[in-house]
Order: sequence, then structure tokens, then C-alpha cells
Amino acid sequence: MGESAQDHASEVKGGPVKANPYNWPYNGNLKPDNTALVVIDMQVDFCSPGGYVDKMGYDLKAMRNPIEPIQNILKVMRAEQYPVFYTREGHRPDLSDLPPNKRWRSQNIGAGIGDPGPCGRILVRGEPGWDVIPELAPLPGEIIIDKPGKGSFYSTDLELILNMRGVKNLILVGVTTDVCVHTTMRDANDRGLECLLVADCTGATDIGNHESALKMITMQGGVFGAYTDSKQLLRGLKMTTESTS
Ligand code: C5J
Repeated sequence: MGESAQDHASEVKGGPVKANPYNWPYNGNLKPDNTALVVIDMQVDFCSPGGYVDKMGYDLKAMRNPIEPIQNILKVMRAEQYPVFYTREGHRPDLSDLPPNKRWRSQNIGAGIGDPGPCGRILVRGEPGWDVIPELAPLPGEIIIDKPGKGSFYSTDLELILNMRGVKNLILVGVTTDVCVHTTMRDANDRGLECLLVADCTGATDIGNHESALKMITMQGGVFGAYTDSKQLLRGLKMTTESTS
């Protein structure tokens, strides 16, 4: 989060996490029983050599920079009993859930979904490339949502499970900022969920797109929610814990 964003955030109303364009969550109600962390698509295919993003020729650094800050957040949120969800983008081995245009476009850029590669068949469920990277491996009992699309709600039971658990607030991390993270944030926002994107825990294949994706969130008073960084989130979580213990 830039200087000006922090300056602005400190002047506005809202919850314990300093964020842009308002302090999050809007109603100050941040608790382990109403707030979940969603780790989006931190898979070998997105973050590791030989995977989908690497085959497309994009720089993996932006995909790997979020790993350490996500680890820091996981450590604290798990210790405080916040629920953690993971998503994985991928398709059935027979590709029956892969739209032909999605396949065609990926083949066009040299990373055909379903084609064999160094990490197995690209973005296919059950292949080594489809799994979450070992640095961020889910713990037993943490829910993994397998999704065929960019958004985490389309063709999944994520909404049902969030409702069953009474989750009202989502903290979003993972890749890529401008595609799966943003689509999920927008879809969650339309469902009335209060969303926070953690900027240094996300990354895009293009830095301009990453920055634009952050800026888009801040329009119209926080059209999709708010964004912060991991330092501010950890500070807000600590304040919350101290005020309730
Ligand atoms: C993309 C994603 N970029 N996880 N997927 O194709 O953002």
C-alpha cells in the first residue's frame, strides 16, 4: 500500500485493518467465526518452473513474491482459528469441463490446457502442476475448492460452505491479482460478502495490471471492497485479538 493510500486510510471510518479506500471491515466486525482467508490458485502451474504461467513466458517472480507474506498470514490466522480456504483452477482429465475457446487461446500462447508439460498435463486435476505449491500446503481439514473457471464461485460449492459457516468477510490472497483474485472478489462482493485483498500477497503476470486491479477496488468508495498489505492486516488482526482477550 502506498504512502498516500495509508494517509487516506487513516482518515476514514471502518474496522481495525488500515486499508484503502476505507478501514476494513466496514462494520468493524472482524472475528474468526465470521471471517475467512481464501488462498487462490497458488498452484505449481502458476508459481513454478515448467508450469502454465512459465510456459506462457511470463516472469514467475511476481507469482512467487506473495509466498512469504502469505505464509506469515497463514501462521497468524491459523493460530487464531480463522477458517482457511484454498482454490485450485483445473479441469477434468477428459477436458469435458474445458470450454473450447479457453483451450484454443491457451494453445495459441504455447501453454495448451490439457497438453503434456514438465509438470504433467497443464491445469488438469490430479496432475503435479495442479496441486498447491508445497510452501503453502493446506492443512488437514482446510477446505479446497476445485474450480474450472477464473472465479471461485462459478460451478463450485464455495458459497454454500461459506453460508453454512456464517462467513461474512473474505480476505483474499493468491494469483493472479487481475484474473482469478479479482473475479472472485467481484463475485463475492455481489453476494454481499465484505472483501479485503492483500496486495503483497497477490501477483499478476503484468505489474501494470496488478496496479490497475488495486486501483479499481478503490473507486466509488470501495466498489468491490478494500485493499491493504500484509503488515497492516497482521496489525489489525493483533488489535482484534487483544481487544477480545
Ligand atoms: C489465470 C488465475 N490467470 N488463477 N488464472 O488464468 O488467475
